[in-house]
Amino acid sequence: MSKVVWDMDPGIDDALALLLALKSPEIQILGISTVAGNAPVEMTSANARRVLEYMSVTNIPVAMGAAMPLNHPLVDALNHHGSDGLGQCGLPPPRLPLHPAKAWDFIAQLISDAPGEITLVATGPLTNIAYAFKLHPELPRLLARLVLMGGAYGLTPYGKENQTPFAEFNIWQDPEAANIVLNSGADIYAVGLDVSMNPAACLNSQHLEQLKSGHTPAACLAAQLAEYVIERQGHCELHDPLALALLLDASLFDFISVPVEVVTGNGWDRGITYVLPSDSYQLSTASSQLIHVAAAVDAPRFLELFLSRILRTLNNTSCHSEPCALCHSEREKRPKNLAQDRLREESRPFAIAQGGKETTSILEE
Ligand SMILES: [Ca+2]
Repeated sequence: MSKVVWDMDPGIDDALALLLALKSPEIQILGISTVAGNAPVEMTSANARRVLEYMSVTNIPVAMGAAMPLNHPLVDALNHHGSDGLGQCGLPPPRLPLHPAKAWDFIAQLISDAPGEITLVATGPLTNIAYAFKLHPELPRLLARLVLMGGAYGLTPYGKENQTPFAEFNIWQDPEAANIVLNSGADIYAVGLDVSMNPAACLNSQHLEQLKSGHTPAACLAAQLAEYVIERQGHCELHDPLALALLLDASLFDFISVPVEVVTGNGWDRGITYVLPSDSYQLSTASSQLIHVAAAVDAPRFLELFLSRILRTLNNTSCHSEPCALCHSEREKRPKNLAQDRLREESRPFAIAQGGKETTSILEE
């Protein structure tokens, strides 16, 4: 089982990744922190909790982090994710309160409580992680590993761009943070556009029909989220679910271990992730360690994994009994409480994070 601390910016594909994780007993989410990226941080913080509450998961704490990248104003992606960041899916506002700690202290507490056991997953800009590593320099050595979605490494025809003609969104958004994290000494696995923009690893309209025919709450929401994107661009990339899938089946990927240089600043080349010669990291001032970069994915096996997890029914759990605002067709009529009880049975027990005390941060905005 992977013990996971997850920094995210939901975001449609973050939400799809979270659904995948919640349907995967191999993953134990100890806590979620949120960062500005696809949407402002107040919205990403709400969206993480909206998805958790929809899935009847109420014991994963969510802590809010940075509202801005380290050196740049936020440029959100609501034009892609919809005005609510989740494809205008209709989920109600969250009721659960935020965890009181700042994201970087929250992350540090969870990692320090289980040294060597935690996989830190980052599916947004790396601002919170950079703050955490700066304020708590012991953290990279205490991690089992860091898995991040970010970068475009030119390793496949797809590894080029989605924010500028040269750079991937998460790294472009906060290249200074990425530079700190990629040189932190943590054992880092990077899943970037080289694999996530592979058309064979995207959801298409046929996959959408499969999701629509599903009878699980996860399928219902996943269909809603994917449809928003597919209606607009014909397919739905699964950037963040791919990173999460690494925790479920690492054999889906081929990795190369290379030094990576991130272009900081605000020039035309902002956010480019250069792969350097593999023997150069000991000489380079720009990159001091090797990063495991995904160079290929077994796309059919990944999609099979994603769809089967989202669609599978545990303990005969079915979708909502009432006509569900998220469902595309009326589901079977069942007493609401029964359906909710079964949904709770499906949700496996999650560890509850230690109540981290908020600490005064020199980095607070
Ligand atoms: Ca994301």
